[in-house]
Amino acid sequence: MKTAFIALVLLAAVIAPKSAVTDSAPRRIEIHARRFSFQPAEVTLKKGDTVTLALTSDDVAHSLLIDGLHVNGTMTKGHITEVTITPTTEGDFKGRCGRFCGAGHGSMTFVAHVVD
Ligand SMILES: [Cu+2]
Repeated sequence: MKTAFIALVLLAAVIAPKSAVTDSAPRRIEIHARRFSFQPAEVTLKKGDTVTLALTSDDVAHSLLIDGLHVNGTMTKGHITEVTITPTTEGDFKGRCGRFCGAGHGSMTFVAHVVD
């Protein structure tokens, strides 16, 4: 009986922290860059909620710059750059590619809508 109790306590100690981490893990959004767009090109985030942007490229090197949200992440093929943010202000925040990637570079735009 005592052994069973100790086993239960040990089991709880092992399981509890893991489930706590899972519950509070930030939402993750994967964003791909490819000449000459982002996919998705638009995301909706909730004010006060922490979110991880997982950035990668399907071709050449790009980057995602969102000035209003302090996002500046490189996007390269075969690699994921994680940027974790917690938006504190509602609004539409414009993003763009920060690395020259060819003729359509200027048309690589992005929008993050932050809602309450
Ligand atoms: Cu570019």
